[in-house]
Amino acid sequence: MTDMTPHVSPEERPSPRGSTAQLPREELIRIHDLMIEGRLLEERLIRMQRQGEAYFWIGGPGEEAFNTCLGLLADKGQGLDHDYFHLHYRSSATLLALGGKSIDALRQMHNTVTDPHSRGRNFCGHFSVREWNLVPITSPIEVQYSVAIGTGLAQARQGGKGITIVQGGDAGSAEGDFASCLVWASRPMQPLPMLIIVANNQWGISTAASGQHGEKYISDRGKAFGMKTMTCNGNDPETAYFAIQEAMDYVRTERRPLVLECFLSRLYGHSSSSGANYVEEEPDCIKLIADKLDQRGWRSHEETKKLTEAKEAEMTEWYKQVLTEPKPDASEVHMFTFAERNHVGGEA
Ligand SMILES: Cc1ncc(C[n+]2csc(CCOP(=O)(O)OP(=O)(O)O)c2C)c(N)n1
Repeated sequence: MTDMTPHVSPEERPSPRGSTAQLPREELIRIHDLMIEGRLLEERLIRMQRQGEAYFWIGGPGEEAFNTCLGLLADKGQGLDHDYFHLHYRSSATLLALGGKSIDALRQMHNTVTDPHSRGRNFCGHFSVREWNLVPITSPIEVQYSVAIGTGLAQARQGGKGITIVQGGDAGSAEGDFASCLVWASRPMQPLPMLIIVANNQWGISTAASGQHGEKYISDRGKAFGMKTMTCNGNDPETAYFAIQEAMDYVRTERRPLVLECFLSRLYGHSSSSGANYVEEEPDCIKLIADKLDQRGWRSHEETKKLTEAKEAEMTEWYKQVLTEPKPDASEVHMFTFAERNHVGGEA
């Protein structure tokens, strides 16, 4: 029988380094706005799968607090002087915080040819934005940790302020790619400017972390390689914001790697394959931040409700629009098999 006890109990989860530190009102409001849109997007995607408008859903409800802050704090741009993103399939809130559009995520979900991430060929949450150094998100888990070594190496050689950000789940850290990442990032002859993030939701599909991890914190593994490590409560945007900021500043200026483990929730289970039903027992970052804003007198629950309704109406318009858009033609099936060949507007 599966042991349902969380590996790191709620009492033991890192709290809130800087839990007393507050963000300015405008910044927290901006984060809240993005988190609401991120949640409404994911809930819409879940409904689309249930309605037969998409084959499969996987995504990031429960990761909005941490992922929004990650996107807002990063240096977006193209090339080695900016940050590289090697994210995972729960990173929709990071994409929105970077400036991505919900309608494009809806397009990928419905596999329309207008999907700018994969032209309707990949499934939801598998983003890719060349202009922002956001490399394609993969379905095989943890691959991103070995791919990220490449941009980390290039940035170490070039110098400057650009860093490589890589993020994946707790269960995936058992894969060799994660170990390779720790080895390569910490070589004394050439340490890499990599922010190595583990988003720990305590589950790997239906396998509880408590039965799998002999180590207390996954981030502790970085210590064996002489790396700085940190843990944070990923369900609270203020805590997450300050932790990410501290970690990024270190990697950016010291040009050395850091492992940051954030504890967050998996609010709709693993994917549509596990039912995608809301999990009442887990902390919900959207509710927590709404309470905080209300208590501070910065945004009442009534205002949050109105805003959520307005954003949901907007999401519905985007959704309706996407349903009218064309699917890829079968003649395109061989496009993009090789890089730079036959891409839209490219040479034949
Ligand atoms: C290499 C590989 N092995 C197995 C799978 C099947 N698989 C998909 S998600 C998943 C669990 C991942 O758990 P975790 O890394 O904790 O991330 P989470 O989904 O919880 O965010 C597994 C085993 C896969 N996609 N790729």
